Amino acid sequence: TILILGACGQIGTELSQSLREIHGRDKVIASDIRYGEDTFVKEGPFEIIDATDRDTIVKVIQKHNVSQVYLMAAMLSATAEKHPQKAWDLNMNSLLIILELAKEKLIDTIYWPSSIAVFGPSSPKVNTPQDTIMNPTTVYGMSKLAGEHWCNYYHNKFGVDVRSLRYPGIISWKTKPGGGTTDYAVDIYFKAVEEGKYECFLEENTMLPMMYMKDAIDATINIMEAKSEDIKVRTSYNLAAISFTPEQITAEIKKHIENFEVSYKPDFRQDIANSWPQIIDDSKAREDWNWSHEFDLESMTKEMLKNIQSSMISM
Ligand code: VAH
Repeated sequence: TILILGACGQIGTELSQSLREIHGRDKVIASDIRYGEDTFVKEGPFEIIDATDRDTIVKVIQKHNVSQVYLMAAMLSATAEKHPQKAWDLNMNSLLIILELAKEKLIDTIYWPSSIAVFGPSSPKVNTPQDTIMNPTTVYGMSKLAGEHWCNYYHNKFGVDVRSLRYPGIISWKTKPGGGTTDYAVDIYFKAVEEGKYECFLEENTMLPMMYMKDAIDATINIMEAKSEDIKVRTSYNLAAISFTPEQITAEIKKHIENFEVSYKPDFRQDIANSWPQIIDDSKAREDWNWSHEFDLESMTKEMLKNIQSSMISM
């Protein structure tokens, strides 16, 4: 059985649904610190779990005979800057609990997401390599970089099968993300449909690595289905799809909503974005477990606008 911690989050929500489609509803235990509003929670087994509460995690693992854990609970970059200690506690202690459970053989396999936030201002901005200088300047990035080394340590020292991907900004319409710097690229689609105008919290020429949710889910399932010996990187794999600026995504949206207006009012999240790469080199993932993305800016924009418009009509 699979247990997903943080199942009500932006990625956790769609990951739970996809894993239930593949493995069957009752083979995937969704969990989060509180019930999400999504109906999917009622579509299958759900447990209330605080990802830093080891005793409850162990109880649920034994109750449902869990063998795989997807640890999707975390505090993202913007929120983490407002609550540094809480972010460190949640992002690190949840991982250390799960790694230890795998070492103790209570579970077999772990999926743990890292992020392009592990790179910092001194990392190369274009074609950022798998291995390079990494001096993150955000609490979130520091916690993800430290987490990568813990994963590598538990794999090399204790043979723990933990797998990880450095997600870029993820764009989706089913669940609103919480507290990310890349989330302007989600908000902008909703505001274009709902109001025809958007005030962007990043400068128009801020290029960031991004990916449509379906590609992120496919990559996650791919790496978890790969043979362990094919996973050569046990810190975390670079993963990339598209890179664009607010100006470019606005131009793409205007092809569908021509009088859409965007204004720019950068806030504290501009500093976070400026510390991150612009274009990621993910050739290692493509070599080791034949990763490839499907959506580009044009096809993602069509998908996002179509689904937001139809979900509004059904409201
Ligand atoms: C964030 N969406 O903005 C997350 C992600 C690379 C960005 O880590 O914090």
